[in-house]
Amino acid sequence: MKTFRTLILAAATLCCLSVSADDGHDLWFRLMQSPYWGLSQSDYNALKVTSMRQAIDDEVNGILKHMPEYMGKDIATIRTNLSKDANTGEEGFIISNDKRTITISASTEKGLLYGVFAVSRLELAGKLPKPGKSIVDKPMCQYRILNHWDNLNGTIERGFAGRSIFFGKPIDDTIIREYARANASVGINGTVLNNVNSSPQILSDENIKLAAHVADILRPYGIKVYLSVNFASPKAFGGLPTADPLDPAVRQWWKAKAKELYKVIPDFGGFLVKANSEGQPGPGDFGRTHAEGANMMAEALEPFGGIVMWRAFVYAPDSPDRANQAYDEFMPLDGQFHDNVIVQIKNGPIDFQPREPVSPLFLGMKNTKMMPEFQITQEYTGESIHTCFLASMWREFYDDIHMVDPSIQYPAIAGVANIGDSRTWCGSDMSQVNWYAFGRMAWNPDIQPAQIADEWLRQTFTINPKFLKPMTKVLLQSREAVVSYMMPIGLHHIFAGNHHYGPEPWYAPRGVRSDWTPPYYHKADAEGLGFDRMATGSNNIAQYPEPLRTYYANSDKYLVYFHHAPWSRVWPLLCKKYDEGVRQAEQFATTWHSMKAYVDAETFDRQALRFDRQAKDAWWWRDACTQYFQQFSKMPMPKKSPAPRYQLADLMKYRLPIDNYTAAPIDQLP
Ligand code: GCV
Repeated sequence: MKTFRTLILAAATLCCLSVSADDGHDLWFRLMQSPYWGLSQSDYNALKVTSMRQAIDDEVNGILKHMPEYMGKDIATIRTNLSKDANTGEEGFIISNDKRTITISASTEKGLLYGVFAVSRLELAGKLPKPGKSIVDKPMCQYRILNHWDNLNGTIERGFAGRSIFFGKPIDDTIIREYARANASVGINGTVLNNVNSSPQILSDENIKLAAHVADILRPYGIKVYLSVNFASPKAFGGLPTADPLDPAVRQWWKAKAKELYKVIPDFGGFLVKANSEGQPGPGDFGRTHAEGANMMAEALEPFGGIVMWRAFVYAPDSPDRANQAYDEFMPLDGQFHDNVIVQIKNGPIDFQPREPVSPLFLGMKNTKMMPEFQITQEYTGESIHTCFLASMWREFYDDIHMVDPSIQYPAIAGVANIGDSRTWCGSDMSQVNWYAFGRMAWNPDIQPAQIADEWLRQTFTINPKFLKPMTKVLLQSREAVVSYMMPIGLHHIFAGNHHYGPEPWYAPRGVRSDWTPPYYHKADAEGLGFDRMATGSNNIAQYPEPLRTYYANSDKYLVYFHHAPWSRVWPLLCKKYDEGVRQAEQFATTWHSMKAYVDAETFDRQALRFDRQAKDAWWWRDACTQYFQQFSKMPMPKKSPAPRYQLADLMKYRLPIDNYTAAPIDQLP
């Protein structure tokens, strides 16, 4: 109660304290301040955190230094207590409050580190244990890993926040240290430095040295380095005549490579592999299975405790239903993977769409370790321009999985990072929330989006309720709004051909793989709209167990994902949703414009530009899709629908000048 009162009283002051120019670089430490602030730039850059103990002490001192500003008299001091008796496992911690002395106890230093970050998070949320009480917390998942899609030349595939912080220019140790600290603060404990479309050169001496240097900076923060490797490396890089996983020389080559890696990175995490997918080499090139390929690498890493994360993102050109394929290919291999292989599966069977059902593999394979892959970078949800709080999407994933079996948990989880060398790290202030949310949800998959939104907003901007309440609402509504104005009622993959930012449901040039064109997915014709994945069609629905099968088959959210539904049913729903999405996006912009008093001018302007653009893009999506589908439905727009802002003919001529490696220009609209 006292904490709550203090917070409320402090709110007015804080509102003013937080209003100073801010370039967004301090992430969710903006309010609770960094232990290192106050150092001169050169001292700050020269700072080395060389042990976990130092990292812990620095954080404790940081809280103590800044606490009086924010916490009144709630805490007298903070103690850390490293003791095996804490019984908190490898990474858990206990926070107890004894007469205003906060004690963080853990069996390991890593637990203490996570505990310290939890103290500032809890205090700002007014949730530190009351005197005489304690809180116990530990992660539900062992490997919580970021996947960077960074190329060796410094570009980032589907990166919307500048260039790589690892490759393409000399490493900035300060940036890597800040990155490590940010990750540790939300419990992320691993990172894959390079793109899954991996160059064999990642295993060169120079790049191994680079990885070792990064690992040294990350280690005090409990973060391991992993690498994406190219399956053909023994041949493409190692000079062998083949990369066949059953060839003894190839097996030996991987073993030697692993040994070399562990010599310089003793806690190296392991390999991530994209094989036989979108042109990448794999065991299939030699008539071998995914299990044979993965197990060969697993054998090389096993003596050192490393793991292989083997991706299940596979789909052949011209397959009758792309959604069926990973299941068809991997189910027969269930039980054949070694113990240190984890099959990494995208949350949905298609590809990180604004909404899609869960991948049926998660519920099919019973004897294989699996890990979900989420996409933090917003390839399909508005890049770093649109606010789309992905915790809602990931919550939906777990809720659907738990509908079948509430006890399902995963040993690992991956998130495709949205981080680059932009000053805001993520290309915008609001995109940072998805990095934060990934960490929090990886730690605790049961956490609710509302809690994450509230925590993040408090730590990032202000604890003033006049800001928190409306902005929490914006975050919580944002993902559904994006679905509504981009791809409602089960539409999927109707993006533009040369990028995944805007709409092009018509895109289908001759010679392009049919499953890379929207008509393959929406199948609009005179009768109706949607992909028949029921027994009358591809029967993809049969890959789902009950009760999910019945739920998906009957939910309007997935109407045209599973059914080719008649226009009489689809058209009113479709128009209603597009209109709803536009209204919501406009409301987000209006809300942000009324937040001017609570954030600094720089942050306000940066984000205002983006919310305004999001609202305009919502119109672009709505006008393109409704007018395009109307050519098939031949039905009038509902009476209440506003007139279009854009004409279909103009939109069909418009091309955004971007590709896989560049972000949408914020100032260009059709
Ligand atoms: C790294 C999608 C993206 C590709 C990405 C691929 C993958 O197809 O558009 O850029 O490649 O997924 O996840 O491997």
